[in-house]
Amino acid sequence: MPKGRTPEEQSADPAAQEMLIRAEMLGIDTAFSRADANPPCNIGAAGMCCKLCGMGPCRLTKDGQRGVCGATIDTIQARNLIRAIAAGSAAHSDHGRDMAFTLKAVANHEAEGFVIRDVAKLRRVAAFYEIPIEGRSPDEIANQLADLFISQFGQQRGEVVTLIRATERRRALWREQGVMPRGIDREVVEALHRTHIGDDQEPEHILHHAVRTSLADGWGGSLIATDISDILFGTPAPLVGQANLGVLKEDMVNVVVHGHEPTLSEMMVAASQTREVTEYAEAAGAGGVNLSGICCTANEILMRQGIPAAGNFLQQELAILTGAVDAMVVDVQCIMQALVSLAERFHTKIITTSSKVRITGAMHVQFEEHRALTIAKDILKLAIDNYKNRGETQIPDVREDLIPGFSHEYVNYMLGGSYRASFRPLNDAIMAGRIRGVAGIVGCNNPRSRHDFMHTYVTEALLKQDVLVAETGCGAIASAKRGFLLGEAGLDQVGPGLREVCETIGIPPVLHMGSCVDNSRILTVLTQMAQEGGLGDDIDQIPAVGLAPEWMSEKALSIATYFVASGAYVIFAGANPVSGMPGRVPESTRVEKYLSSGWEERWGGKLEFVDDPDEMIRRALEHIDKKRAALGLPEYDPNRFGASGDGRTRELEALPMLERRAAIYGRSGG
Ligand code: BF8
Repeated sequence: MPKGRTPEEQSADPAAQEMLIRAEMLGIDTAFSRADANPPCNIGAAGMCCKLCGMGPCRLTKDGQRGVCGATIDTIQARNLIRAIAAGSAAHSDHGRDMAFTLKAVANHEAEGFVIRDVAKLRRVAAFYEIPIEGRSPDEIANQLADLFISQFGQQRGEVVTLIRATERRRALWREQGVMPRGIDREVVEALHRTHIGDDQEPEHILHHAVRTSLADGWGGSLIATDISDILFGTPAPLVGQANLGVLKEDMVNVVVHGHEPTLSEMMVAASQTREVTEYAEAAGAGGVNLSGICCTANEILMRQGIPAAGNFLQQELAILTGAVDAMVVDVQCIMQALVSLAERFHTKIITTSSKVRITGAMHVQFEEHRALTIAKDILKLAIDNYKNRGETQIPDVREDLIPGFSHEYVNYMLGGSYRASFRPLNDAIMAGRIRGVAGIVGCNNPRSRHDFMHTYVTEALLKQDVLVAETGCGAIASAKRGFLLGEAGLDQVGPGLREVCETIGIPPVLHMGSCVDNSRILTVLTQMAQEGGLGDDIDQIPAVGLAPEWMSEKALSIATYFVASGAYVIFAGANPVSGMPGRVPESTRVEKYLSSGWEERWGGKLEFVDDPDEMIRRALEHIDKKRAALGLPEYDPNRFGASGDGRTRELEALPMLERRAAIYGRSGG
C-alpha cells in the first residue's frame, strides 16, 4: 500500500484530524486513506477514455489515435463532460420535482405535519408566473403553483417558465443562441441521446447542448427546489448556529441527517421537539435528542432552524468514527457507500429513506409524505433504542459559532430595511470601490486535496482584497468552521472597505446562502444587482467570479455551466476532466479552449480549471478589476477606505476611558 498522507496533510480541520488519527489507531479506512491508496486513473481523469459502447472502452493515449468508431479525443471529452453535466442537472432537478410534488400534497392536506410557512413568499413566487393571488387561499395558490412547476419537468415545447427570472438581455441571448430549455427532462434525455454511439460528434455542438441542459437545472429545477423549500419551511433569515463534530453530544441521542432534500429533515426537527420523543429519549436515559446535519441537508436545517452542522462531505465517515452517532439518516446524493461497513464497527444505524437510494446492509425506512411526522418519530425512536448500544466515544471538542441564513430576500431587506429594501447600497459600495467585487465560493470537498484547505485559503485571501463572498454547500460549512461566518468577530480578517460595509450593515463578510440547489439564490442576487443599475445590465458585466476550489460531484459541473451561461467567470481547482491530450504539448486541449475563450465569446462567462490557489486568486482579482474598468468604475485602491466606521469605534472602545477621551477629543479631561 502506498504511504499515505498524515492527518494534517489530509485535512485542515482539527476536528477532522483528530478523527483521522483515531481511524488510523483503529485500523479503519476512510475516504482520505482510500484516496491515498487509489491514485486516480490518469487516462479517465483527463477525459481520455470512452466507454459509451461495447466496442471499447477506448483509451486514447497515443498521438493521433482514435477510438474504434473513429472518435477523436475532443469528441470523447465533450461527450464525457455533457454526460456528467446531465447527471448533475438530473440530480438537482429531480430534487426540485420532489419538492413540487410535496407542495402539491401540502396544498391538498395530504402531507402529515407540513404547512405552508411562508405565505408571503408563496404569493410573491406565484405572482412571477401570473398566478392570481388576490382573494385566494394559500392552498389554492399553492395548488396552482405546484401544477405549474410539475409541468415544467415534462414539458415538450416552449420555454421553462422559471427562466423569466433572468435578465431580459440574457433571455434574448439564450433565445438567439437556441439554448432556452424546453422541458427539464427533455434536455437531460437529449444530452444522453446525443452522446449515444453514432450521434453528435462535433465537440462545440455537444457542449452547446450542455449549456441548455444546465440552464434547465440552475434556472429551472434548482430554482424551483429553492423557492418551494422557502414556501414550505420559511425563507431563511440570519440566526445563530454551530458547526463541526463538536456539536455531537455525549449525553444525548445523536441523530445525524445527511443528504439533500429538506422534507424529511424538517420533519425530523419537528418530531425531535415533540413531548412524545423527548420523553422516550429520557426513558432511555438520555438527555434528549440532539439533531445535526451533514452536507446540504445540514445547510437546509441550519439556515432555517439553527440545527447545527456536524460537518461537510468529508466528515460523514468521521462523524461515525466518534462512536457517538446513534443513527445516520440519509436520503439522496453525496452519501458514501462506505458508511455501512464503517457503521458495523460501531453501533451506528444507517437508515436510508428515499425510494431512489438503498445501500446494501443499511436499514430502510421508506419516507412518505402522508405519514411524514409519524415516520420521523419512528426513525427517532429507532435511534433512541440504539443509544444503549453505544461503546467508547471520542467527540472532538471543536465547534464554531456562525450566522447563516442569507437568502436573497434577506440580503435585499438588510440593505434597505422594510421600506427601502434594495440592492442599491451593495451596488453603491462596489461602484465606490469599498467592495472590490463579489465571489461565489461553492461546492464540495475532495479527498484528493487537503480537506477544507483550498476553500478557506481562497476565501481568506479574497476577503483581504475587499471581495464580498457568498457561499453555499460544503464550501459554506468549511468557512463556518473557520469562523468566517460570524458577524463582526470575523471582520479582523477582511479588507478595510469591506469591513466598513459589514460593520455598517451588521453582516459577516461571508454570506451563507444555503445548499447547492440554493446556488439559484446567487443567480438571483446577481440578477437583482444587474437590474438595480450602475453595474451594467447583465451578470457578465458585474465584477464577480465563481469558484469551486474542492469540487468533485457532477452537480458541480452543472452549476459551473449554468453560471457561465449566465455570464460568470468560473474557476475550478483540482480534477480537470478535459485536460488529456495524447502526446500532450503544453497547451490547452480544444475542449479546454472552447470552455474558456469559446464560451466567453458566446456567453460573456467562461470555465477554467486551475490547480494553484494563488493563481486562482490572481485570475479572480484580475477578472474583477477588468469588469470594474469596463464599467468605468474607479480603480480598486486598498488604502482609500477603512478610516471611518465601526472599526474605529471598536478600537476606541477598547481603550481605557481617559485614553479614549484623549483620542476622541484631543484631551484627557471631561
Ligand atoms: O450538493 S457541495 S459534496 S453535499 S455536491 Fe455534495 Fe458537493 Fe457537498 Fe450538497 Ni453540493
